[in-house]
This record gives sequence, structure tokens and C-alpha cells, in this order.
Amino acid sequence: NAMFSWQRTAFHFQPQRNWMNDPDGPLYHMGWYHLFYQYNPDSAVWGNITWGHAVSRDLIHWLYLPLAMVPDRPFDINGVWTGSATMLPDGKIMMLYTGDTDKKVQVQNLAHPANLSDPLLLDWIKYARNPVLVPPTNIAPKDFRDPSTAWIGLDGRWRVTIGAKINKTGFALVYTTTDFIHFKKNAHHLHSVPGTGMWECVDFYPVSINGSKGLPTSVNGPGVKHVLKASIDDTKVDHYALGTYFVENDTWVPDNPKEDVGIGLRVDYGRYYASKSFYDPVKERRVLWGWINETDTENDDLKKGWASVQTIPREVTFDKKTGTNILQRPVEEIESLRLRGSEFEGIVLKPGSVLPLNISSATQLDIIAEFEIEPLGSEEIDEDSVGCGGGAIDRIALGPFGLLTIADDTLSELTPIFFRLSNSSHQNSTAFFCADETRSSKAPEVKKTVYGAEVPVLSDEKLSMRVLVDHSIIESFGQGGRRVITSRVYPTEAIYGAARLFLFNNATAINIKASLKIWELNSAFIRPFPFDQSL
Ligand code: DQQ
Repeated sequence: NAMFSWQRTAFHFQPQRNWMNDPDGPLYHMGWYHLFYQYNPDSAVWGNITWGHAVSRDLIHWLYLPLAMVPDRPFDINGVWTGSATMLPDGKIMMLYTGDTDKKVQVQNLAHPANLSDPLLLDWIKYARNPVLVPPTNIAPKDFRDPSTAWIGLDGRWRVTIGAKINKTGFALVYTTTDFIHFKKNAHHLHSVPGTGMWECVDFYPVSINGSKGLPTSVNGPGVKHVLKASIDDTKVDHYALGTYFVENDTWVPDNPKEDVGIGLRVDYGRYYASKSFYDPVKERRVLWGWINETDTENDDLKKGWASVQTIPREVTFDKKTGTNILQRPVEEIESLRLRGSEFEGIVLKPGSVLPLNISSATQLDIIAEFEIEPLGSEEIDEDSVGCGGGAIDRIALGPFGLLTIADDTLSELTPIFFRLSNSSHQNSTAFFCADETRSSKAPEVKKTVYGAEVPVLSDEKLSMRVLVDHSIIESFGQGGRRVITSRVYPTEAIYGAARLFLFNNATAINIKASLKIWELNSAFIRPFPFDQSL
């Protein structure tokens, strides 16, 4: 189906056709990264949920494989829902996933690869006596799902956490097991937060406070904090918090109760949900996937024949400088796609100016931009209007300024990615990092949002952003990935050769000095695995 084919991405993962949602069970095995995903093989809307499967050598160039698991048993006939992989020390792989049963009850099931010596892990065997876990009696049958990757506790038993809710309190249950078949429920929850509703796709992993490497899921001790992430069903937002995991009773306590799970930081402030991480033993890093949902109508998705994209896999580390957040950056392998590079040094932009950046194509880009501000002195600084305002047209003394991405020549379509500050000595300022979709598309019935977040800027830092542009996806990383915003846009004019990139300064009281490195990115040419030929 060629309709809206210019919206297809070139280096983000998406199936050839039909509906996709959550990433599932990411893992590394015998030279290959595996991604499974919630998939409807029959349609471009959610339903018949099956596990799609793809492999890659480098997390960027993917090959489609046959479906891994289909809904074909009483314990998952209404859907093979989200789950996670656990790599055992002896090399076995335990895949736990939620099944929606013949009676529409959410149960947890076990599956494992039929042949561990197959690098592609093509065949999966569902444990015959599934389910291995049914909802506890105090939890409703539809409020119990998405088992995490397991980790080992003090007593040597494995722990798995599963999202649930009672009334409006969302929480993460903990079960222990030795064989992934028999489970014991802990008396304590890992954590719970009143008012947050159902927790989906709970992710729980350690980060190193001092080191720069990622940590395997079972690591704990001094020098370690734990990230607890829940996908909040009521708001469709992925929230996380940093905290301490107490091994004695498998509970987790947030560093800052005011920024608890579901009420504090977001993994991504844009269009993003159901994220899941895994530990990459090759590069010793924690890699995070997330689902970019559509913001058009189901009708349009049916017409174009596909829906949803996965984010670029991101490496997650602890932000040693702030101590209060994680950092996310695209995995370094994305740099292998870099083609022509252009550098722009110290471009000065006066208030109210727009400057085209002379690059040959602007649909597939990797952009690194730094900004310094030069106060003009004369005007008064208004500090009352912080935030992202009504978007890039909403001018205050110190913003907005930044990039106009996926824009056409006449600026009839554009998606600004920008900063907006409250105080000229940006050491003490409140900086907002924003993405404005309001003019991103002329298509009717597209939801367009001004996304944004307050981002810490330390006294020795310039304002900086890294932006990946891929036809209809813009992933924007502010201040080294302290805050991330993913946009899904639907350009009708700013497509292929007509797409441009601009710098802009809509602040009224400052000049902007911008320095940029911009690379055009090659396509990743995602295609079916070539079973008949050698690679
Ligand atoms: N998607 C899955 C569920 C999960 C939800 C079903 C999150 O397992 O809770 O497709 O997007």
C-alpha cells in the first residue's frame, strides 16, 4: 500500500505491514540481538495479538523473522501479550509473558526456545502446563500483567515483578521461583503508588552510580541505584523513578517521594509507551526500547496498512552530574549510518530570525546542536511565562530558539524542537526543552501536541540537543539525554526532497549563537531474513 509511504521510517524498526505495539523480550543470543513485539498479523489496528520477531547484529540493521508465538492455546487464545526474557547462568532462556485466556483472564505463561543452539531462536515452545501464574484472589482478572525480566535475590531464588492495581492504587507484585514454573508471592509489593491506576510493563533494573557501564539485572550493592518504571495505563505515559532496592524484603523506595513512579519523571515526554530494557552483555550496557504509537485515526492506519514504530534503541546510564535522573542516548551503532556530515560554527541569530541550514536532504538526520545566549541588555526579562507555552510561536524574552525539523520551504509544515528559558544567566534559569507538533501536518484529524519538560542545565554546560529525524519520527534528546521527547508527525508537504531544516530564534531579548554537526543518515534497509542465501 503506497498511501502515505513517505511516513515509513528508514532506520527505525517497524514491521512490513499491520499493527505493532509493545517491545517484548529483548535479548542477545549467539551474535544476534532479538526483538519481539506485540503484533497483529491481520490488520493495522490492535487485535489477534501475536509475537512478531526480528534479529540484528548491531541493533540497527534488522531482519524480519517468522512469528515467534501465536495465540493458539486456552491460556493465550485471546492474545500473546507482553513479556520479558531471563537469561539463566547455564544459558537457558526463560520467556514469561501474559496470556489473555479463553475466559479473558490475564495469566502468566512460560515459553522457551525449542533449540538453544539456533542463533535465530526461530521456534518457541509454550510450557504445556501453562499458566504458571493466575491472578491472586484480591486482584481482578484483568489487572495482572506483563512479567519483568527476573533477577536473583539474596536467597538465590529468582524474582519477577508483575504490574497490577487495586482500586486506584497501582503497584508491582513480586514472585519468587527457582524453575519459572512454581512461584511464591511475596507479602510485600516491590512498590505501590496510590492514585496512579494500573501499572503496565513494569521494568526494574540497576544503574551504576559511579561507573559508565550498564549492569546485569541481578546486580545490587553499594554504588547501585534501581530504576523502577511503570507504564501508566490511565494516562498512557511511561514514568520512572530512581531509588534503593532493599534485598531483605524485595521492596524499593524512591530517592524523592515527590517524584515517585507515576507522578514524577517520564522516560520520554512525547509519544512513547510500554518501554522495556535489557542488558547487552557484549557492550556491557543497558539498552531501552519504546513503542511510538500513532496520533492519527484508526481509519487512516487501516488505509495506510500499518501502525506504530519502535524508538531507536537507547543506552541508559545514571546521570552522575545531577544524581536525579537517567540519561538516554541512541546506541552508538547508529553512527554507522552517518553519511555526509556538515558543520556550522557559531552562527548568530537575532531575535525573530529563521535560517535555512544548507544540507542536501533533511528527512534522515542525526543532529547535534549547541546554543549559547547573548543577552541584548535593553529589554526586561519576563520570568512569569515559563514552560513550553503555546509552542514555537509563543515568544518570551528568552525563547523559544532551536531547530525547525521536517519543514517545507515556505514553513507551511514544521516541527520545532527548542529551548525556552526563564532567566538569562542560565546557570540559575529554568530551562524547558520542547517539541511543538501544532504545525507539523496539514492532514486533518491528526492529534498535534506541544510536548515539553523542564530540564536541568548545570553551570558548566551549554544548552544542547541531539535530534534524530526519520521521515515521520523525531527523537529529541535534551542536555545529553536528561529529557527525551519523541514526536510522531504526518507531513504532507515536507516529504522526501522537499523537507528542510532551519535554525530559529523567536526570543525577544537575546541573540543565539548556535554550533551544529549534522549528518545525513543512511537507511537501515530492514528486510526479511534471507533464509535461502548466505548473509
Ligand atoms: N499491551 C499489551 C499488554 C500491556 C499493554 C497488550 C501495554 O500486555 O499491558 O498488547 O501497551
